[in-house]
Amino acid sequence: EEPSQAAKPGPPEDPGQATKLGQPEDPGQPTKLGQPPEPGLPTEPGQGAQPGRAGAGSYDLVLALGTAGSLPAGAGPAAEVGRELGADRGGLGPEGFALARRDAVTVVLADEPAGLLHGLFQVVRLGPAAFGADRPVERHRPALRLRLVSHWDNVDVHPVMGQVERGYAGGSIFWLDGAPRQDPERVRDYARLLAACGMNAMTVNNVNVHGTATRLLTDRLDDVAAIADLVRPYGIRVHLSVNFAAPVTLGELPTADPLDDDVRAWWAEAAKRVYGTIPDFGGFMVKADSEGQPGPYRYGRTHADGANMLADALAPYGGMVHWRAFVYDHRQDWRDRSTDRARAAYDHFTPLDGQFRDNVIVQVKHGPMDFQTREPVSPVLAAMPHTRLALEVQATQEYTGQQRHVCYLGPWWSEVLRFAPWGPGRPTVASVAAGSAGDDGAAPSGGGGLVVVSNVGADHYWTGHPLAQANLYAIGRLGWAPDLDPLAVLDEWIDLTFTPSASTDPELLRDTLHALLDDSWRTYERYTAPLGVGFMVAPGHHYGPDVDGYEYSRWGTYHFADRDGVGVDRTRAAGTGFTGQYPQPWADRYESLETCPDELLLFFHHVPYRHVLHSGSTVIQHIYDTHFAGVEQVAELVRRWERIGPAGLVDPALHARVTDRLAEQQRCAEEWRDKVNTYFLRKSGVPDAHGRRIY
Ligand code: BDP
Repeated sequence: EEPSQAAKPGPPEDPGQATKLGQPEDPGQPTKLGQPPEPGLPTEPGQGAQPGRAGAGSYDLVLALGTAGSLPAGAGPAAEVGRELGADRGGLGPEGFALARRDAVTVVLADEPAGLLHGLFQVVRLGPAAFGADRPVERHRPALRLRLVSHWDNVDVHPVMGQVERGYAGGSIFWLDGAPRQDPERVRDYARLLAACGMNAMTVNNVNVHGTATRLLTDRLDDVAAIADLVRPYGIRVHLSVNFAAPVTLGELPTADPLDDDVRAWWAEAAKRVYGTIPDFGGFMVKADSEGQPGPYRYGRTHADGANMLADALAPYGGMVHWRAFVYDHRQDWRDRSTDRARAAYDHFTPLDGQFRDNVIVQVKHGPMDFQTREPVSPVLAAMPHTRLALEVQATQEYTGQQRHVCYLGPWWSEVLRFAPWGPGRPTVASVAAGSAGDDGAAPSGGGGLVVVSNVGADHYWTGHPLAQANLYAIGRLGWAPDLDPLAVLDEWIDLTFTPSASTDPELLRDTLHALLDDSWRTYERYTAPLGVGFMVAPGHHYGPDVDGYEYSRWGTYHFADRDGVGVDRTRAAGTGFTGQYPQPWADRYESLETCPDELLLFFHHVPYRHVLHSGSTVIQHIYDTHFAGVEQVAELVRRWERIGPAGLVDPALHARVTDRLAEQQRCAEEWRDKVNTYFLRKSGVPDAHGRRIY
């Protein structure tokens, strides 16, 4: 086939095969992937393969299960590649695959069906390049084994949070007004999308478990099983968020004490029922003793007691517990500068290192606070070497523009994954989550992987802002291969999302999308809270600026701006001591004004407005300059996007949607600029060096 045709998803000579992957009427797909395919294609070892027809021009793609030297000789190039892989027999793992191109045939081999599926998606990603010159054998396997999408979807409509907590893409794809949405095709498409991004697990309900959601574990289990059936063909396992007090709230027991025998038996029975209904169920996710959720503290027990109780219930079936480390006191005294929310996860969890069962994953938000635009990496990730740790990130843009603003988070997640808590050349956060950090890092039993709070909903474009899809794609790819360049990942997404044939000038489209997305996270940072200080958002819904919105409330999110200066003193010398939670060299680097990176200065230090940054600017002038610059950058994005409208490079409806959102982004960016600049002008009394108008 012509390369251009071959680039379409699936083998050109076998259109049925590729389509089947996405077809609703084909739930048994994983098995089918391993079954003898169309005549003429190599099949599983020992199943009587037809002779290969390599070079005859009759097929140019082989996807074969049962790798490594086991393919019959007649299988042509696939057998050759298999022989070459021989020594690695079985070494590709459950999701890995080998890819090669030999004698005009592209070969994907995998040990297990999920590997074949990911191999197919790799072929799709490569497009024409998969069908060009010969390629030596490449082996692909995910760096992080567990890559889970966490849906903050409510089953009932919550009076304040709605159908999806912090959801900016319409309703839930799973639930509607207390019942399943009944849109199986959408769920199936979603599973395929997730698999194509590289994910392999999901929770189907919010970590704050209330109302009907509590009963998904019991009498509403069939609703979960129905979702599991739909997503299983794509290698996605279903997990459930559970309420720690379920034995009580479901009205069956007087206590939820994790050491109580009846409670333990209750959970064992619940787990048994779940696995009786969903044999490949993934496990439980728990938010305990946090923001009003129940937990073991009420009974004088530890998080390890709570997590281990659930782990014991799940262990007979191979289930996992995701226990969240997002635990802090949300009723702090804002007058007391010595309390520090940033310290909380470390203080609660590190004393428990080594006490968690092997099937417990402690799930750690990437920063010590709460998904702000800029935070340091959480020190917990470097402080629990005997515990499986998962890195939790937020694709839903709660604090990064709520999918009304363009904010491509790939570059930031990449920074986090590559961060080396023990200093350059030492293990990274990615290796902690992968369980390969050695002596320094996570437990030898394998890390905890990645958890992504979903940005997907019932919206036509999946993510509200069509360009926010790039975030879902990027985090899936980075979970699979954390070393990928986030801008190269963006190119993949562009190629997969926008069909070049529909476009008269694909390079103009590509350049425009890069102009909009590449630097968008930093642009957002420029016009919002400065230098890592965080928050300054409107309380409750968290959209738009309110500099003092949280300053005198009990949530522990303060900037401490007064007439002399701004920032939180988290030093050991004079502040909350938070810097001491880091290993060297970061403990000292963050402690010292000389070495603390500019972008985190106000996270770690309280400084006078005229303090000079490494950049040479003062703090106050930096605030003014970045806020003016950020808004100008947004205006430029608006112009760039406008320019491609008449060219018909993208679907007009998509163009219109992005245009609307950009207009709102511009309005909101100006509001941020004016409120932040005015606030600091009035607090500091220091005028803008360039005499620009500040209100
Ligand atoms: C915060 C959100 C809140 C979540 C919480 C969490 O504002 O809605 O419930 O995180 O992670 O960022 O549990």
